[in-house]
Amino acid sequence: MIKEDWGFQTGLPEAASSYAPNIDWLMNVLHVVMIGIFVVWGVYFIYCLVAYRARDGHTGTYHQTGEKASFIPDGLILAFEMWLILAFGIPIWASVKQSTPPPSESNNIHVIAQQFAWNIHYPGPDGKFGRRDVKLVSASNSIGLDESDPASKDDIVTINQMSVPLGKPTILQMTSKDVIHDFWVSNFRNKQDVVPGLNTNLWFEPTKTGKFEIACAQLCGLGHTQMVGNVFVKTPEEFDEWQKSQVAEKAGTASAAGAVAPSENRS
Ligand SMILES: [Cu+2]
Repeated sequence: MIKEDWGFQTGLPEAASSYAPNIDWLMNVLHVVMIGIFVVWGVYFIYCLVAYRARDGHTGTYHQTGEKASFIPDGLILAFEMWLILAFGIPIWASVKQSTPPPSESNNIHVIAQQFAWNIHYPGPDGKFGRRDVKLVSASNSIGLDESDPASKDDIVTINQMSVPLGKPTILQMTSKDVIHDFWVSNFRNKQDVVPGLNTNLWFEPTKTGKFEIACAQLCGLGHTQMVGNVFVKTPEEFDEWQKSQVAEKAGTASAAGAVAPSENRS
């Protein structure tokens, strides 16, 4: 959950995705070991300053001794770093970035970033995304959804508010309308650039229900700091209910207006 107050807080934000504990573990190991190395080197440095200070009757020796022994600390640190990279760094990175869960078993969402908002496009109950066309983009149709496409009838479009179900991976396919943005949910320990003209993917499997902040992690213009949203992780039942209510609301809006208009949530 987001801490609403700006009081003193130590440590990382609450971990809320399947891969977050692995990333936290690696960060903790790095910090603890680096603090250890810093303390050992610091003590040794101070010892050398005192033991080899300039004083009467002592002169420097300018020939090398113990060349082999001097490689031992470097060798240990090299071995430790190789262990970190090969045993943890690469496998954890691969589990986040190289192994997306199968889309057929995931909740799929398209994200269209713009200065300065996250447009969120759901395929709706049919699981099919309606066609989007840049020529259809207007004040009331921020993603250019083609409402004449049968697949877009039950599509849901929200702004800055993303709902996802618990117990299932969510796959985001993202693009940008203008400049490079970066989708970041610190509780999920993930981050992915959102680039105009490209589709980039990001997946996560939430492990907790609640509200988690989406931030833009790429300085993208004057409104960058306002480019904030929320992910609402719901139980599967709550998610289905939410989806139904969104589709019903959209159908109501369309018939009331006598025209087709995508549902937009601003909250
Ligand atoms: Cu941005």
